[in-house]
Amino acid sequence: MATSSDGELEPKKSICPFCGVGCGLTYNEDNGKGTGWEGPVNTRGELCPKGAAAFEMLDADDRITQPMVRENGHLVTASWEEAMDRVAENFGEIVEEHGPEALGFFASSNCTNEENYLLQKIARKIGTNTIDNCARLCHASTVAAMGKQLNVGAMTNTTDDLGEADVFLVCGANPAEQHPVIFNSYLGAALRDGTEMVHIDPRENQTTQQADMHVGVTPGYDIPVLNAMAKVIIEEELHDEEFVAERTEGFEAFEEHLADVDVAENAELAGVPEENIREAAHKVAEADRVASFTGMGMSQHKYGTDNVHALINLVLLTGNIGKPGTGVNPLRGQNNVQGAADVGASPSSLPGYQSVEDPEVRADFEEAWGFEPPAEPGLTEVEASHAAGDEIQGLYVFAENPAITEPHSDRIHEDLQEAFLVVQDLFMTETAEYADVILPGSAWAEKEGTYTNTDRRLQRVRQMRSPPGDAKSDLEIIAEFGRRMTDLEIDYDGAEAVFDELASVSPIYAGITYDGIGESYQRWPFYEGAESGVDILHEDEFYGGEKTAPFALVEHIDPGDEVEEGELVLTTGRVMQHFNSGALSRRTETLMRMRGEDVLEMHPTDAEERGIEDGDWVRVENERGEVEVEVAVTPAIAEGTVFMTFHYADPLVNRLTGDYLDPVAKIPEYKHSAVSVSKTE
Ligand SMILES: Nc1nc2c(c(=O)[nH]1)N[C@H]1C(S)=C(S)[C@@H](COP(=O)(O)OP(=O)(O)OC[C@H]3O[C@@H](n4cnc5c(=O)[nH]c(N)nc54)[C@H](O)[C@@H]3O)O[C@H]1N2
Ligand SMILES: Nc1nc2c(c(=O)[nH]1)N[C@H]1C(S)=C(S)[C@@H](COP(=O)(O)OP(=O)(O)OC[C@H]3O[C@@H](n4cnc5c(=O)[nH]c(N)nc54)[C@H](O)[C@@H]3O)O[C@H]1N2
Ligand code: SF4
Ligand SMILES: [Mo]
Repeated sequence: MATSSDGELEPKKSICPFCGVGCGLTYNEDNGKGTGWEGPVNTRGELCPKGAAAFEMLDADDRITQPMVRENGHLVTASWEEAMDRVAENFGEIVEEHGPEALGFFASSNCTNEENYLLQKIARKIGTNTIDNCARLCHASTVAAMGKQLNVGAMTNTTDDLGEADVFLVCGANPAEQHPVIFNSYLGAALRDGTEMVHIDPRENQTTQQADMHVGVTPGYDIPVLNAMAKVIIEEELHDEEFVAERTEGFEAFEEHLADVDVAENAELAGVPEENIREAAHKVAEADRVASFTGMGMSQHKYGTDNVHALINLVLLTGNIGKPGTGVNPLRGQNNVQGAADVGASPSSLPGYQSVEDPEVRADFEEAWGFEPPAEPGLTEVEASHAAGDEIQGLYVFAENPAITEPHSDRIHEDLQEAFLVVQDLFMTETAEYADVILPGSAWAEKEGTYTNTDRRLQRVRQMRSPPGDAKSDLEIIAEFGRRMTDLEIDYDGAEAVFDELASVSPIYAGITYDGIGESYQRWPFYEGAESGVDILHEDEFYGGEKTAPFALVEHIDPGDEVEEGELVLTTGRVMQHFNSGALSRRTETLMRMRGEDVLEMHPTDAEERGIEDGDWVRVENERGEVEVEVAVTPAIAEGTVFMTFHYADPLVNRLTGDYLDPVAKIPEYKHSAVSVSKTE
């Protein structure tokens, strides 16, 4: 048994708590730091600086070690008994007065499959499907588009085979900084070996530096580029005729849909040279194998789902799927964002991507669980926040930090005060400050369970020490919540027992066992009777058994914000040294030393026009809010576009972003906001 609340750590082979790469990570007793073990992904034990510093936050000054409840407007410490009573009483009253749909649950892509599975089961037993996770803010549109055309929204290929590509087509993703170990160890090796890379991105970043070709698209204008590439390919008859005939549907309609596309016009609209588009089209069409990658630059738009459809069309047109070194590859965000959705922390699907709307599925779950899950899909994350005070009266936020990460922060901060708010977290986060009850949970090194990484591999995270003070295992907290709120029998003997139940209700996990994962991994889909999980999807037929996949007819629609004369387009994102809301990385001294504060990246021409110099402080504002920030003048950002991260509480960039939601996936448009920038006095 791992020890002590005095913080001593027992080294065990665990998995990094940051990104979806899923590097093997353990504790080095000699120097007190994180160190890689030769894991399934980081086979040489390599880590990025975040992984290496992952132990530092465990004992941060504001680590919450006792439950807290709000008394007369102030948060005060309480016993577990008092805190859980408070939750059960208030949630109980809400259910009685307004019905179970008045409760909303944010599950967590930072936490284990078992924790997420149990929370969604409890929410459904209480009687609501309003349970979501931050995939909604992230790859929801990717998952929707891939689901529609390919039947499943996960990476089609694996890190091990991607290197066989002749061309990497990277759209709106920056893997050199956001997925550094995959980039350096897998993609980088291929690039050094002759694979070419086309990078479609408004910002020159570390990925662009290694690209053969940069298409510097204006944020929100990817469809003009991708549709024009398809047009060039069809016009010059460069498409894969055999694949199109045998494995796709609707080619004629697609060709007709593109009839009006004028490559030069589209290029101008997207702010890129026409030649650039033609050259990119040739590279993609003439290569034997192309692996495509899609990231937040594509997904986080008002029409993010359409963006991804446009990319999948190119993949189908050139027959680049179902083989090593090809496919549609969304590199997933958090350590367990793939898993959170796989296990049903979603308003529309039950574990294993089984639809809540399908009566047969619900009947199966009724047999397994002893109750029928509700049929009506629940609210998505931003919808649920905005419904606070109306349809939603109680919110349970498990390991998310919406006060920093949801768009249009001023509105979200009001929302968070409108509901009875329960926060289960590690630290006094910006969201926890609004809580009515805080339940102190366990960090990655203090728990057992499984995470599912970006290429569908389940790996085990191991307990190396006990949670500090009165903090408890997250799984135990959720179980206790479930016992208070429902008559479910919740008497699992640890994570493995929860996993066994999860596997028994998810056909895609049928062959996976906790022991089978061991110190290695198992990949889904792993069907009953199979010897292992499926590595490359869609080989002879598409997932689910379809022989063909359809083209999708999409065209450009303007982003939500209109950009007025004199305004700039703000696009937001990440840097290598920090992680999401910064809840973990801002509590990590090593990372704060590497990048202590945010800057606004601005093109020299835009700076000069406004009399701004490198290092000046500026006010960035629009109708939603304003922030003050230091400027970094750099030609790496496209003219007319400015860039900031969302890793800091101040400046809080989401005060500026809009809550336009993609009509299909309900993802917000983090990547395009109109702003004015002026020098502060
Ligand atoms: N270091 C680090 N790593 C992380 C994270 C982190 O916070 N820090 N977060 C994790 C998470 S949750 C996620 S989801 C992933 C995300 O990983 P990525 O998908 O790489 O995410 P971003 O850096 O937000 O955006 C990618 C790129 O999109 C570009 N972009 C912006 N607007 C547009 C546009 O309209 N079109 C195109 N084509 N490109 C555009 C940006 O310039 C940026 O280079 O990273 C994960 N890994
Ligand atoms: N402007 C802008 N905003 C964005 C984005 C963008 O590109 N631009 N990207 C969006 C994307 S892709 C994402 S994924 C979201 C992320 O949005 P969030 O999920 O809200 O962000 P995180 O910082 O990952 O929040 C994780 C929270 O969980 C807590 N935590 C971590 N591990 C544990 C644990 O083991 N147990 C418990 N109990 N708590 C834990 C942390 O302290 C933290 O408060 O942000 C979105 N917001
Ligand atoms: S690449 Fe991702 S999983 Fe690997 S060490 Fe860095 S943050 Fe952790
Ligand atoms: Mo994400």
